[in-house]
Amino acid sequence: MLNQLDQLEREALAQLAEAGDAAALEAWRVTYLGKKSRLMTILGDLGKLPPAERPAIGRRGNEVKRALEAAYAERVAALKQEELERSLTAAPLDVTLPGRPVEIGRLHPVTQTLREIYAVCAEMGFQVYRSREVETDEMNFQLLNIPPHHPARDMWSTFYTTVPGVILRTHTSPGQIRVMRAYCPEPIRVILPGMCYRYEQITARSEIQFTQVEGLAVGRHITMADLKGTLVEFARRMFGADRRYRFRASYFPFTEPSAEMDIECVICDGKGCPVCKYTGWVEILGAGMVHPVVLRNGGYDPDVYSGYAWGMGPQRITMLRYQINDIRYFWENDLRFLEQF
Ligand code: FA5
Repeated sequence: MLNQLDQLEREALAQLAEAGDAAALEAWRVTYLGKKSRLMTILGDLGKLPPAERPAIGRRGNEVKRALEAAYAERVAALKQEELERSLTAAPLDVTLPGRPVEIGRLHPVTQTLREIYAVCAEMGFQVYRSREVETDEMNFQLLNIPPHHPARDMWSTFYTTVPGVILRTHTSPGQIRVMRAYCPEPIRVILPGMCYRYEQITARSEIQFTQVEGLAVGRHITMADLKGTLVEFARRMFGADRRYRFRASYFPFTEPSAEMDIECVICDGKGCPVCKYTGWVEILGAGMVHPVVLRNGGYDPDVYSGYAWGMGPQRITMLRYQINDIRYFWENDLRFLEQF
């Protein structure tokens, strides 16, 4: 029996040296170390041997088992190493190849427009003033000369909160009151950018959430000519010197007189298309001279001070500049759209 074990060990080790791949190794393991292998049978049947022989056979049998297990583990590791070396030499790594490109984000097209608006206005002396998005009914309407039940409230469909008198601002105009109260009696030249909310049907031209940029100048001897000059220069910088513009009389409760500014449609060059509703003109902002009631609510004496204000929509301006025909693209987060800017 001891001889048999010696022979088994020699044979197994010789066979192991021949096993050249994973499949051969596994076959070897089943043959020499598996449950039904000769070695396991000998160890399992120890009880059937005469008691005198058992210790010697048992000891030797376990020795062979440990030797085979160790040799097996070594061979597995050696084969793995061989395989690694083979794969490295067969297809050598080219460390000079460029790496995978890192995806770099970019500014949202409306943010790009906003920054351009800031830059143009900054050169004309306007500072950015940030005002809150959650407003009071008083600031958003009443102090802007729109008392409760005034029909002009229909111009702004409002999101109300559960707190009485607290709403989401429908326009950036309430910032006019806040900035006037903060600076009175100093002269003011600010723009107020930010998000506004209206409970409206979402269409290709209207969102329930959109940005506005309000402009406000207050001081002595400010006239409508200053307003026109500022807005004409602004349009020239944003849309080019050749783009035609026009002012139309309009109505806002917080300005008097009020106007709206159109620019010649950049999509059809004024010939008429669906975006300009075949008029050749597109409205870009509402504006006017600050109403005396609003000046007084801001702390300024309307007999001494005057001012002008405007409010425009950067989404619509971005649509015009890039010929985007649906405002909903801006919030859809579709990379195919956003990556074009
Ligand atoms: C106003 O909101 C006035 N507060 C503007 C103003 C300010 C007038 C100061 C006089 C003095 P209006 O509702 O027209 O006006 O909105 C101004 C601009 O905001 C629009 O020209 C448009 O560009 C943008 N806007 C309005 N509603 C939406 C909407 N639902 N989705 C996207 N943009 C909008």
